[in-house]
Formats: sequence, C-alpha cells, structure tokens
Amino acid sequence: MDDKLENIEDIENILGAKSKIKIIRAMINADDALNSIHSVSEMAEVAYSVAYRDIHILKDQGFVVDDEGKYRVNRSHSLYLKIAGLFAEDEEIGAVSISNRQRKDIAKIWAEVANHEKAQIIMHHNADPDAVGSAVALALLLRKQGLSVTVSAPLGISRQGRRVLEKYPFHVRDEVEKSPSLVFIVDSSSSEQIGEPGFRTNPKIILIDHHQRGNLAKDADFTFVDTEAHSCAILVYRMIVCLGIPVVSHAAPHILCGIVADSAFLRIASKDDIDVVDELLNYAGLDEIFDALSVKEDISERIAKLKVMRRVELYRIRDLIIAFSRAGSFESRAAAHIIRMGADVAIVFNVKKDEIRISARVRKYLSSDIDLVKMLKKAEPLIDGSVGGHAGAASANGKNPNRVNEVRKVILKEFEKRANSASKLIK
Ligand SMILES: [Mn+2]
Repeated sequence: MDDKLENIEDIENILGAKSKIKIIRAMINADDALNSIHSVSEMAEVAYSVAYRDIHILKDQGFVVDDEGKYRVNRSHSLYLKIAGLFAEDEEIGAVSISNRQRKDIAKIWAEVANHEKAQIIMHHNADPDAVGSAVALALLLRKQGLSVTVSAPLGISRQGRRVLEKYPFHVRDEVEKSPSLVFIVDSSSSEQIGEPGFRTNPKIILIDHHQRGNLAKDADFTFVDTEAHSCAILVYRMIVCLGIPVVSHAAPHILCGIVADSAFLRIASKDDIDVVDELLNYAGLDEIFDALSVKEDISERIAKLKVMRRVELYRIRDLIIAFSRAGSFESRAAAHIIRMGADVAIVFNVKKDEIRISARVRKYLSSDIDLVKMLKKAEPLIDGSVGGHAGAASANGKNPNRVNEVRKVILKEFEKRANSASKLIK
C-alpha cells in the first residue's frame, strides 16, 4: 500500500466506498484540509492516511482483507463517490466553471442529503419558470439518488410557470409536507416569499438561490448561493454536472426554461448562461423552450397595467425620472411596464388590508449604479417586513401597509442624497 495513488479508481479499489464516506466527512469538517486539496493525488494522500489510521474501524464496518492484504468492501458507487469526484476535477467541469468554495457548498449539501430518504422542495409565491425549473430539475436529481421527493408551491404558481409545467409535466402540490426531515428552498431569499410552512418537525433546510442574501440564507443549515448567477436553474445545473449524476437529458428543458426566462429571453445572458444553454440544446430545442415560456397576457393583467399607468406619480431628480404607482395585483410586471414606458425607476405599491408588497425596477443601464435592494432596505422598518431581489429588480413584503407616504419620502430622500439635488414632482 505504499504505492502512490493516482486516481479515484485506485482509492475506491483500495478503500471502498464506506471509508470514503469517512474521508469526505473528515474533509468537509476540516476546512483547511478541504481548501488545501487541489488534486487527485493530494486527495489520495489524505484518503490513504485516514484509512491507515482507521483500519480497525474499517474492519468493524465490514471491510475485508484480501490475499494481497488490500482492504476492499462489497459496495458499489455511492453518493460519496460523487462527492469525492467533485474534488477530483479541474476547475472547469463541462460547460461550467466552479470555485472551490462552491464545490465545498455542494459537497456539504450532498453529505447531508445522504442522511435522508425523503426531501421536500419549496418554491416562492407566484412561482416563476426559474423557480419551477430549478425545483423540478432538483427533484429529478434527488430521485435519481433514490430519494422520494415532493415539490410544492404553497403560494401558487405564475401563469408562465404553469405553462412550463403543462409543456413539461411534473406534479407540483399546493400543500407542503407537515413533517419533512429535509427541505430545499429554491430561488427565494426571504421567508415572506415562501409563507409560513408550519412544519411540525425541525427539518434541515437547504437554500439554493441567486438573489442577495436575505433571512433564509441566515436561517438555512446549508446554502448554495451565487448572487452573480442570473438564474437559480443554472446553480442546479452546476450541482448536476459537478456530481456527475446522469440526469441532464431529463432535466434539460426545465433548466433551460429557468435560464432563458431569468435572462429576459437571453437578452441579458452571461457567457456562462450561453455556454450552458448551448450544452443543453443537445436535449431540447430553443423554439420549444421559447414556446413554453410565451404566455399571452390575460385581460385582468392588461387592465391592471393600464390602471397602474393612470395612477403614476412622477418625480424628477436631475435627469432621473422616478415613477411611483399602486396596483392591486401584478405589481412587478406593472413596474417593468412603467420602465418600458420611459421611467428610469419604477416603484409600485400593492397595499392590502394588513399587508404591503412593493415592487421596484430600474432601467437596465442604471442597475450597476443604483441598488434597489439597499434603497428598499431603508423602508424595511416602516413596513415591518423584509426586502429581497437584485440591484435592478427588488421587492419588499411587509405587515404594515399604513406608511406608504413615508416609504415614498424615504426612497426619494435616498435618490436626492445620491444626486445631491432635490426632487420635483412632475405634474
Ligand atoms: Mn430566479
């Protein structure tokens, strides 16, 4: 056993899958070890030393010694082998580049997954194609690993999301499991977005998301969050590719729907998005995906948008046009619509009896300059709620709907400070 181990197969042959579980656990727990391991041979050395030290434990676990004195175990590839594979690859895996930090996040998540037989996946309110696509692709991935999986949208699915599910059918429930042991939350940053699931158990929570970190990132046991990613679906794709689990051909349409929808039909796609789309187009046609994502606006949505336009109140600060309005529904689409009509910033309030939702958008070229999440955070205490989203498209949900005028003032003040100039109401 003095020979230098050269690859994963060698490690497997000599140590067997069970010891790898221990090795990976040890590696995951020892931050330094994990961060310093860059190559297969380095990993093999760690594996070798752990195995050597723990031979008696390995024997207890059912390992057998063969004629040549090598330790073997009658067990085929396990999930841990997949995790081990994570650290055996170069920086680039397939069409995705992934940092050591992210590999470690994925490894931790999958080491936890291995402790469970069931998983519950939850999407945010009015789930969009990225939430749906991420949840379904993740469900397929977990099922491939032998878990029984429930996907739920407790606060409803958007029309576009429903259309994706019609075209690429997958059973999504309204209700969440009451006693799950493992819960995945996808494409959401704050607990307001998923409602109160009312679990009777205290499940392990895993968050996969691409929004700025909110309270869910703090509360989750494990996170895989990349705020640079344009979609959550591409994060699920990275997991699939990194783990080498053969599910891409089935998950491809759902992942594509998420990437295409969240990149505004590829208009704001990154090179990473394009590379992954290119790869996934081996399994589904782009015309098919565009068709799955195209929904005609229904009459209630068109009326809502037109009413929002009627209620617009405009302010000007230097060359910036800021529009405030109110909507009874579709507030985020209404805000996007106001931007298309010519405003630089649109903030739409949906004021209910004991709840308020705020949706904010900024013109694309300004989003590197204006951070709407930071702006809305100033209003957080006024609405007794929380803010989520991205610099260019953010939203807030709160329990106090009575201080809309103050919220508007606070937001205008922020813009005035920034521009060093006062706002003027445009009549
Ligand atoms: Mn998304």
